[in-house]
Amino acid sequence: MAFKKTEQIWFDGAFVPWEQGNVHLLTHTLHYGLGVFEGIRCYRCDDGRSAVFRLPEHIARLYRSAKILEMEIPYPAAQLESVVIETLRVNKMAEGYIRPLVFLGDGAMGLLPSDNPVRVAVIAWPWGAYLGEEGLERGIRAKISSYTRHHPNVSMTKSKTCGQYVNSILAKREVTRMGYDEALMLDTQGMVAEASGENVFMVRDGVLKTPPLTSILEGITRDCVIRLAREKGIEVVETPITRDELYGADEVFFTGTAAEVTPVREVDDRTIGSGARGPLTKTLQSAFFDAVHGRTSKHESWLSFL
Ligand code: PPE
Repeated sequence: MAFKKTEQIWFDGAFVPWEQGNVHLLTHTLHYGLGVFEGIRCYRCDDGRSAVFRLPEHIARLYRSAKILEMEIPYPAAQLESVVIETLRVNKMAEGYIRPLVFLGDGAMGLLPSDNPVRVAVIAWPWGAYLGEEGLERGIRAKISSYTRHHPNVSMTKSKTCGQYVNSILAKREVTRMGYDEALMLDTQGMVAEASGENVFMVRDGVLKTPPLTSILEGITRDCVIRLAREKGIEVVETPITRDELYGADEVFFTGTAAEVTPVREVDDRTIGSGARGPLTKTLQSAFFDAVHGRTSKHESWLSFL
């Protein structure tokens, strides 16, 4: 998806012009994929202020991701939280997507990169609806990819690791080439795991179901939706889901920072429900957008104002 460049990037402790956000070709992560990142959104609230959504949770996940990969981030978490806010401010952005990236710089090559510096960048750019504005309203067409999602003992799924996304890209390319909008993936047991860059939910008889965290990313939007649903008295179950359960679902939707809450109107050519955004999806999607835009005082603790 195309992005619009902004003015400044925070890189290893200071702001540099966008054009200077470059690295050497022997950057370790470029070769082996050992790096971690986050995807965060900032929204303009109804009162005119702007707020980063669930900033401490995203930064905490960045540190957990790094810890899993034994990378030590050379800044305290509170500093990186401020840096995210500063990056939006210096770029005069009221809304947008923020990408903190932690990677191993150049130094040793090979698979024991003990002395390579851990480098940190925070980049922000405007990013619209990930799966299209129309997708948010009408729903998208998903297809289960022939590629299996990671097993925790192959490539740990709780870490938002750069290299994990090779699997996502293969899956997404495969199904978009066939004309679908997004790839769903099964885990190594054959149960529904997640989409290439989103978590998945289904509704049947008023109950909301989502796969347990076994082999998926611990999505922050997933957490929001679970909380919002429970607040509304909707039963939520974290349980293994089979692909044919999805086919028979009343509603299916994806969640993610980039994708927000996107209805799925078709899975593997089976129409889900009435083939449009389902009523519960609409309720939860509205509740999510109300929260990110500061319309509900109850969820103000999810907002870090600029
Ligand atoms: N699973 C995967 C594999 C994933 O990449 C994401 C986020 C999620 C679940 C949802 O997590 P959360 O954002 O915390 O609700 N995917 C990010 C990257 C998208 C990209 O194309 O780049 C995102 O949404 O920012």
